[in-house]
Amino acid sequence: MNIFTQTSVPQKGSVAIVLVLFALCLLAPSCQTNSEKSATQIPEKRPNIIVFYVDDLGFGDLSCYGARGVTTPNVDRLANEGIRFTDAHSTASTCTPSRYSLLTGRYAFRNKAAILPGDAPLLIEPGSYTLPRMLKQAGYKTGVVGKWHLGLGNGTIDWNGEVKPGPLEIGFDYSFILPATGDRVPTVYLENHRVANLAKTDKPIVVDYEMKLTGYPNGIDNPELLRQKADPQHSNTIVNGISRIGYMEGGESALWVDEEFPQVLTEKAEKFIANAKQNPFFLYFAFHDIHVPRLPNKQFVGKSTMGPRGDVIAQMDWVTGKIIRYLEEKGLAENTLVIFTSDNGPVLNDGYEDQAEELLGNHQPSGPFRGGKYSAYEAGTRVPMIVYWPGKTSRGASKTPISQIDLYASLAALAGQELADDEAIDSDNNLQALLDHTKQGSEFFLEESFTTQIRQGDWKYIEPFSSTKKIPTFMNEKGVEGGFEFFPQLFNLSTDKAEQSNVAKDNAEVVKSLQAEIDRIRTKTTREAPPN
Ligand code: NG6
Ligand code: CA
Repeated sequence: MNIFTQTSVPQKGSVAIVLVLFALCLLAPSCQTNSEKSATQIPEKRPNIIVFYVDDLGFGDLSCYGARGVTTPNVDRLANEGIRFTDAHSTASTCTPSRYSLLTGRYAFRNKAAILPGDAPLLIEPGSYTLPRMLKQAGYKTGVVGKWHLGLGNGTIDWNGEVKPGPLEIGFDYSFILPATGDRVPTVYLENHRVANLAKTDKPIVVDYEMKLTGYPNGIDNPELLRQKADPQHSNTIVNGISRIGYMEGGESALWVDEEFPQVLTEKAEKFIANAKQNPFFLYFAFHDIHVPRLPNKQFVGKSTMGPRGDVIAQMDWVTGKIIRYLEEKGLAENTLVIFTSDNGPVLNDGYEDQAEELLGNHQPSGPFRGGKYSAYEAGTRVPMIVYWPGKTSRGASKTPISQIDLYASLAALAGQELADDEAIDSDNNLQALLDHTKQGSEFFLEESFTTQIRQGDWKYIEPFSSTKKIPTFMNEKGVEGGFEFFPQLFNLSTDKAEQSNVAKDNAEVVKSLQAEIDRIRTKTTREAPPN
């Protein structure tokens, strides 16, 4: 029997009642008097949860979504045996805001979350509501492995001592992270509070995003040392033959080797699973792939026809397969819910000359959609999403519009946790839609870029820029269309998924009501139920 056969998902108002029933049934496991629709169908043994969060993976970048220059058999298998979403969205078209929303259930504008430098303070306040903290309260062991990019510390960080607050202060029991992204210093791993592999003989690590440090060469003064040419922003400290954003000194023994990410991160993930498996566990596995700099391990060089960008997609697929196989070997797969998705849409040239454009061939990273990373257009946030839980999810493609903002409340329902009124205020419980491809998600959700977009069914509305604000154009040089205008834009995605025809003028009422819904969401402070 499918344990999630109830016909309606408990929405915010009814969650409390369901949870009381759930608690009663936990106390009396034999309680079977409720009908098929009752909370007894929530599994007694809470499943492990893994979120595979790929960086900058576009809608068209997996073979199960139409990729041409690379094959992704391991991820395709999850899609074939689970649910492949065709209208799933990250909450923003860049990394930090999407990650912030995923982990807090709040839209990024509430905390002015934008792409962070590598030495930025922690964006999420310790003690505030977070996804890992909520799951920890439900009895989960919680871990993050991979790219962080949500800031660390309180303002000044001593990279040679304890680096905190960070993941451990916002609900993770274990963390092994790249502090920001691969293209930003410091280029060292951080395990819990400490830089990993730092030796006593190393010079102290110093990081500066303003002032030039000279401990290592930099890309402007020593371009002959570079393996990939970079734009000026990415031309500071050179580590491993690649210039980065920002300057650093010291920590020689701790410097990462980018090509080792797949092995190092997979090993840490497996160790976390091995140590955590007495409890249910939550693993947030945040890939560095396929962000720049793209430096595949030699095992994956030439695995695609697209050069480094395709090869790191193959690498990402291998890592996913390896962790899934590990679950299978340990007998954990049947009781693990896997969510595979991306933090924002694709970009080819994001600062390094790695031939992503030249070798693209007929591959379409954005699939049939317009724009990419940074955009208000669809490809900014429309990303692959696969939900896989052997024997528990239905199998098929889901067309429902759905947003990552809802993962928090959905996973709370799965774990039997009630949410406070001021917790994850933008997140709705769409567990049913995550597990059954025939079910619908929420009526509305926002997407954030340099402006705000909202979806309602097939309507997509892009809020205009105010006349006092400058429209960013830097992505033009990257060949990405932003979709930012001083006038309202409305698209009907059922007939115009490539957003070619702005129908705002002919649908003034729709524009008005969607703008009103954006304004309503902006001012809300609690998890009140949506209108009607
Ligand atoms: C931008 C960088 C880009 C990338 C991005 C973060 C430009 C000119 N530069 O500032 O290379 O590092 O930040 O990417 O856009 S993200 O996926 O982490 O959001
Ligand atoms: Ca990203």
